[in-house]
Amino acid sequence: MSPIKTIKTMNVQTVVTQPFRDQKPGTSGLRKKVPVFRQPHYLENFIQSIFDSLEGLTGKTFVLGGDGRYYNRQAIQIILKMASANGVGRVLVGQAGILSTPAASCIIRKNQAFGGIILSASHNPGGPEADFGVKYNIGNGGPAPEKVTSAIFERSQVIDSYKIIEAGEINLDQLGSQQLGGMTVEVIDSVADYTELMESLFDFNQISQFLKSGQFRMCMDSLHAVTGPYAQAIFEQKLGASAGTVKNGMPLEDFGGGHPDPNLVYAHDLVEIMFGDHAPDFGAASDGDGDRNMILGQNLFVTPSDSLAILAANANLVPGYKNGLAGVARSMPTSGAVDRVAEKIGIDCYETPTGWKFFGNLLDADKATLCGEESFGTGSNHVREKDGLWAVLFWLNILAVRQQSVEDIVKEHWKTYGRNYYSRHDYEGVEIDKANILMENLRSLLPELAGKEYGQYKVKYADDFSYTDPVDGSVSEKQGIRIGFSDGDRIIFRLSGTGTQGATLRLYVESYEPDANKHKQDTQAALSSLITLADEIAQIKNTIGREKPTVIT
Ligand code: VG1
Ligand code: CO
Repeated sequence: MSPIKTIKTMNVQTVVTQPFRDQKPGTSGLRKKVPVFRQPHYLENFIQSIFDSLEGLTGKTFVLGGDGRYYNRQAIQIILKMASANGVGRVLVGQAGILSTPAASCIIRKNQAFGGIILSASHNPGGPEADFGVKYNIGNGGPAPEKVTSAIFERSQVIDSYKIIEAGEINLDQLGSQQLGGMTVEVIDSVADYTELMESLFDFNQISQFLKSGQFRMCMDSLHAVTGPYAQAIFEQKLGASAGTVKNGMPLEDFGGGHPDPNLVYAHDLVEIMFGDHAPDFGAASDGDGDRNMILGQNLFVTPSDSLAILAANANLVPGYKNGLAGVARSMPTSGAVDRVAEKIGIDCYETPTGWKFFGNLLDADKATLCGEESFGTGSNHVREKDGLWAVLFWLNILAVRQQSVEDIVKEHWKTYGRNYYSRHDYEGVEIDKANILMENLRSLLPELAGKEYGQYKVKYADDFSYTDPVDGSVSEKQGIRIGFSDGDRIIFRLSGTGTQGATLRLYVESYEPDANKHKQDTQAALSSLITLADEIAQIKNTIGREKPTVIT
């Protein structure tokens, strides 16, 4: 008997449905609470809206996987049955339904798939009452651009039926091919292709020698999220880091009850280790779906904006980038640290709206090689997503070559380029109406702000960021309010597009200090007068009724 279950004809059902009004994808896919996704027809409507917005999917290959959070497996079974009913030819699914976001991007590219569906709400908590999410990625491996997400949303607003086959469940744990109606499901190793790609970019021999030398200790906290199996395979098995280097390496449906968000607040166990006695030399963490990273040295937090700049400045030390960078790109709120590196090496630096989807065209057109966001996202043209473990490997490669501490590397960088003091203040769970009033008030202030003086600060420009894509000319408006001062300092206000409850107001504050003698200041202290000014201009406390931010990074 053949081990492959073949069912030739299968009943395709057309299920009558009605639109849900709230299926507009945000910064990175559609994110809602699990109970919302589990309402009858909710997930199905959104998936059918994706399929309906794609032309020519019949017989094509798709990639499917998620970060292992609660509802991942059930959603995969539903999506597979719908893909089959919609005429998809083949779906590559990560074993146990697991694919990190960068691994999914890698697999889409490697197999020249038509696209992929990634199930994740990234750094948002998981569990029966927590968050779930669906992202659609296009054939370049990257997040669907706005014209695709808008088409999906428009379709979701008029949808009246979806297609699904009647069938049993696919075994997601067993590697190999299974048949689902006319479609082939291939359950693939979640880690192998990604590991191979990392080996092609970094000097694994040198990193391995360094990790085994006994001179260097690292700690990787996977926060019970998707990078656990990847980090164990790469750091411990391939590179020979000591057992236990990877902490919280078992993906759990609720991430152990934590926020799988690699920042100083939510990755507190790692922070305690790295700021405690006998701290390792290097610490890192990643988020729910593996696309974010946090980098720490002994008693030192490297801001994501600085990390991007340092990777760019040291890229010539890493095999995959030794031939130089075509350019760099950063999101608008990300600090200008990388701009200074680009200027020095003589390459272009692009400023995009928040969200990885805006980097896709620049990477495809070879205008940028490295990209980054202040929100712990860094990546390159190796895939079309930000990539947490890639960033960790990049740092390890630099450390192995330079044989210096993280602190020395960061301080030398500041000495050469100056230091961009930078911080983000998040006000989470704010009443939506109040957050909107704050932004509207700010918008109406904009025309009169330019030229205005506030003590030592003179406003140079004040606008609502608008971006024209240099490749396809598409325009994205209202991407964040920015107020720049004549000395180069900036404050920026945005509302988050990834939350599932209330609104999150983000305030970004940046101040450049060229003088190395003034680089020892605490970040919040260095930025305190700008933070006070931000409140004065935006009336944050008065408008949203909050005394202080929920999270400061
Ligand atoms: C946040 C970050 C943004 C990032 C996005 C998705 O968006 O600020 O930089 O691209 O999350 O990352 P927002 O709209 O909430 O500010 V992930 O790792 O959550 O997919
Ligand atoms: Co993420």
